[in-house]
Order: sequence, then structure tokens, then C-alpha cells
Amino acid sequence: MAKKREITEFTIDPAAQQMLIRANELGIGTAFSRADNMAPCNIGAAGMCCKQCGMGPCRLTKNGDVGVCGATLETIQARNLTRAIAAGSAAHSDHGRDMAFTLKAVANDQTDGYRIKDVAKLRQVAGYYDIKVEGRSPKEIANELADLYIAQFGQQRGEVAPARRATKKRQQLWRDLGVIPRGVDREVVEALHRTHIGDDQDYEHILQHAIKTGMSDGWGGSMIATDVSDILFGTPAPVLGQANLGVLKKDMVNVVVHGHEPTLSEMIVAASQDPEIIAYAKAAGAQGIQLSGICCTANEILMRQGIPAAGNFLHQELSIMTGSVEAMVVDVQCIMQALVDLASHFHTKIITTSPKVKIKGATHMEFDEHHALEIARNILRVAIDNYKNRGEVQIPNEKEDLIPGFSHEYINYMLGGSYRASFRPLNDAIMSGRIRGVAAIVGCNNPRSKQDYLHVKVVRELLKKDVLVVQTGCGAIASAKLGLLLGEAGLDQVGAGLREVCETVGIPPVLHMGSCVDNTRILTVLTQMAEEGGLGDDIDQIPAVGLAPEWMSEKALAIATYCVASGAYVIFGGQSPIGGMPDRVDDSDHVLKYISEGWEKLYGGKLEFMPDPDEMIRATLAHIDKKRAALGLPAWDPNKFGKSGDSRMNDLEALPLEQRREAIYG
Ligand code: SF4
Ligand code: MSK
Repeated sequence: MAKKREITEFTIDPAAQQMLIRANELGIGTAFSRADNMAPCNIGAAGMCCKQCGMGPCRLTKNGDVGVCGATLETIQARNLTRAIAAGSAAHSDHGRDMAFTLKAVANDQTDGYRIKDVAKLRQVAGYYDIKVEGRSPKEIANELADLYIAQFGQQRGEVAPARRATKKRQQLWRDLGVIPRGVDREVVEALHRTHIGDDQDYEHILQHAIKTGMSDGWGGSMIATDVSDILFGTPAPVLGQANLGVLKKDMVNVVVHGHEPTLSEMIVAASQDPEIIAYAKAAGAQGIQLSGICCTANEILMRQGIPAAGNFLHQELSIMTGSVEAMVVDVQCIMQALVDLASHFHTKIITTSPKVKIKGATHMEFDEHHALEIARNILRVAIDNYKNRGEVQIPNEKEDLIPGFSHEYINYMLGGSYRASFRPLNDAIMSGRIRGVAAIVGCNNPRSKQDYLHVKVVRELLKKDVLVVQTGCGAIASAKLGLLLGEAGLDQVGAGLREVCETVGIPPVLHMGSCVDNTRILTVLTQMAEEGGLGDDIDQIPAVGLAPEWMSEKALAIATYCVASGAYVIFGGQSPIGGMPDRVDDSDHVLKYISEGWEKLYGGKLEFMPDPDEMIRATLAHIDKKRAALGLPAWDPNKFGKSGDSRMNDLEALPLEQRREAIYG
């Protein structure tokens, strides 16, 4: 029987703890309690079970075991991992496909609420593909770009177009290894074909296709999703936002948007500002409409519009538990089926909107980009009509300010300004050792670990060691809830060199770069850093590491795979899905070793799983230092910097006038 955890072991967030106490009082289960009640299957968790055909399921627990068909453990593990990567790539990429179709509809005046908001980004992206921009209207350019992007999904031969945005060296490596995706759908379909009973049975060969499939996400569907979102809704730049359950309002109609695609949520934002809808809410007795987000939908509207985030993945149930949410509007991905049953204890309406996602018991109001604004208004009217049904409300006070919106374009601009925007200052700061390296700390929450604990522990420790942190997805919201995404609040917790850079440029030490599809922004930053010079000529030479301390989704595995293919060292926390078992000493770690040492030899990047956060931190710093040494950069010295900029001014101001003069003029 698994051990039952105390509430303080479920989460470090006091707002979440308060809601979990309420759940206990009301006798309502949550993902946290269900995780305790559901002991994971050891065999499945270690990737040692195959149910690919009706001769199985086959469980390979003892040395030398093979499946009924003769499949070995490494074949089964490689197949399981590849299928997960294919599912994750499919999810992200389908999101990208829908965005491309929306762009096509906007270009042809077939929508009622969208417009091309960022023409500069449209022209920039068109330029990557030699789409003519001079003398053409934005809609003409968008139409051609939409056609090109839609074609990437069904393309059968050649190379997906966004792959040409990688460094020349990386492109050549991929070509030599035969892993540039031909088309997004083709690679996902082939992954499923190869892993069917009786197909590809050489684990290294299967995993080569896993790389190609993951790349169809990162250098395909996800990159397309990010580009089109920026073109239609604006490239993010810093805005002031707030995060945690305290953003819900007692006297307003609370509508929580949850999922991933910004197409509907952006329209709900627009509709919520419609005077007619506001008047409708006031007529219902509320002060207005309070919109907030959960998961990556939260990130999308937070970084573009400053709409507050009610929380990350594990806050979806807890927000309903406040009793203050009139409607939770969901689209795709990371939506718990448990929401409907949980909502039945309160007055909350769960509204599904995607033609791909229905949940028994939820209200379905299908989204159609051609009539998006009207559908958004109708959804808000349903929420407003539900305001009168509220029962007892208990909203935690916790909320923190944050500054999200650090797109790669903005990072480039902030480092050099409009006339000399460049990654040069960042590269210089790394080369000098003011910044030791960069860590991208991304990904989900997982109720099998303590919510936010691993994220925040790793972030805090790396900041102290002068590592600049960039974040996306639910990890970014974890740091936001603790105030790490707000300049001054975070700066007293960082190393002296990093602090100097943050003070000089005027940035927080943790940069929020968007949702989980926006991990492609990190690829772009790393590529541009490599092209800027001084840090080698490809991503695998940059002192940088990617971490997903609390991962849980198949999308996270797809992200890890395309990052490895791009040259990054990726560390996942928690359980490895191909961990093997101590009883099986023969071949249970072949796949684990291959995605680390084997992939590193081929791509310069590797994927490893480490449940212990201290080990994650040690491995991250060791990798960064190894890359610094390989580049011939000075070893990181914690005492070398920190006596210029604001901190020097503060020290000087503390001195008596004569001594201050002496210190300045000698
Ligand atoms: Fe068993 Fe082979 Fe069928 Fe898998 S494919 S379930 S190992 S018989
Ligand atoms: S929402 S995939 S829990 S980051 Fe993108 Fe969060 Fe992970 Fe879903």
C-alpha cells in the first residue's frame, strides 16, 4: 500500500495547500490524492511491458525474457518511447496545423475577429522561406506563408522548411544522419508503423526515427505554431502580470481558460472587453468579468495581454475548488477528465470547445475560427448566466506579480536596442564569466512529486551560481508564483555576476519565454547565440542545459528529443519511462544508455533522467563548466564580478563623501 502524503508534501504552494484542505473537508478527491491511491505499475513504469498486439501484453521482468513474438526488452523500450514521442509531436504539431489554417482564413477574410497584428514578424518569417514581401500586402504574404506552412504537414519528400533556420553545421549533420523530417505527418505515421508488431526491431534504428519524429515537432509543428501565434496575436514583449489563485475575484464572473491554443482564448479576451458583455455581467449582479488562465493557455494570454494566470497544471482542479469559477473553458491538451465530476460539487460549468475534445458531462460549444468572436461572446454569456448559482466562495489570497513576455525577438532587442539588436552582449557576458551559462527549465507539474518544489529548487540553486534561467510552460508559472519572475524580487537571490547583467539590462534573472510549444523560441535563441560567435559554431558547444524537473506529458518527451537532436543536454526529473529494473541486469539499461551516450556521440546532445534535484543541479553545472572549458573560456569564479553597476553605486553611496570621492577619483 503506497504511503499517503500530508498536504504539505503535495505542494509547496500555500494557495494549493489551502484548497487541498478544503478538498479534504468536502471529501473531494484531486489528482494529488488519486496519485497516492493509484500505485504505479512497476513494470509499465520502467517501460518493460509491451501491449502492441493481441499475443500480449508481454511483461519482461526477468533476465533473458522476451515477448511472445521474441521482442527483446530494448526493442520494447525503444518502441514505447518512440510511440510517446510520436504522440507528443502529434499534439504540438496539430496545434501548429490549426494555427496555419487560421492564418489562411485570416489572409482570405474568412474570420470575424482576427487580424494580422505583427506585420514585421510576418515579413521576417516570410523572409526565411524566400517568400516575396516587397510590394505585397500583409494578406498576400500571409496567404503564401499559410500555404507553405500547411504543406509542411502533408509533405512526403524533401525537408521540412523550418529546419533551414538551424545553423548550417547542424543542418549538415542532420542531413548526414538522415534525420531531417520529410513532412510532419509522415514522420509521426512512420513512427507508429515502425513500432507495430513485426516491424523495426533494432532499438538504435527505432530511436533514430524517434529523433526524426521529435524534430518534426520542434523544427516543424511547434515552430509553425509559435510563428503564426506571434503573427496573429503579436510577438510577446514584457508586460506586467499576476499568477496564482488569488487572481480570482469574489465579486466578478470568473472565467478560466485552460489548454493550449491561443485562437479561442484571444477571442475570449476580446469578447470580455466588449461593453455589451460587461453590461450583461453587471446586470447579473457582478462587477464585471475576470478572465484568467491555467496551463499554457495561461501563458499565451499572460505574455501577450497581461491576463493573469490562475496557476499551472495542478491548479486546474484547485481553481474550481474555490467555488468562484463560473466557467472553465478548455480546448486541447493537459485537461483532466476529473474536472467534470469535481465541478459537479460546485456550480462551475466545464465547456469543451475543440472538435477534437469532448468530455462526458461537459457542455460542448464548438469553436470555429470563422465565427470566433461570436462563439466567444456566447461562452461568456453562459458563464455570466451561471453567476447566480454560486455557493460558498473561498479564494486564497496568494498572488504574485511577474513580468512575462521574453520572446527571442525581445531578448535580442533588449540586449542592444533597435539599432544594434544582437545577442552579442549575452555572448560576451557568458564569455567573460559574468553569466556562467544558461538553463532552460521547462515543463509540467506532476502530482507524483511535490508541486513546484523541484522546479523552484533547481531554479534557485542555479541562479545563485550565475546561471541565467529561461522558462516556459508550467515551470514558468511555478517560478512566477514565488516571485522569481519579477526583477527586483528575484535579484537578491542570484549570483553577483548575473545580478550585474540583470541590473544593467533591466531584466529579471528568470525570463518567461512562453508556453510549451514556445520551446522553439529557445532553439532560436541558442541558434542565434551560436551564429553570433564566441561560443562555438553550433548549439552543442554552448554552455547550456535543458531541464524538465516535473515532466509528465508525452509532449515533454517530444520536446526533449528535438532539443537533443539540436545539440542540447536535457535532464528530466522524476521517473524514467524506460528505467528498467534492478532485477534485470542483462539489458534493462541499453536504451537508457543509448539516449545518453549514444545520442551524445551522434548529436552532441543527450537525455538523462534524475529524480534527485541536487544531482540535476550538479550535472547541469558540470556540463556548463565542461562546455566553458572546451571553448577555452575562463573558469567560472563567483568572486570575480559584482562590483560594478547598481551594486557598486549602492556600496559607494554608503560611504562618507570623502571616501566616496577617493573611491571614484583615486
Ligand atoms: Fe508481446 Fe511481441 Fe505482441 Fe509486444 S508485439 S505484445 S512483445 S507478442
Ligand atoms: S501545459 S504539457 S503540463 S508544461 Fe503546456 Fe504544462 Fe506540461 Fe501541459
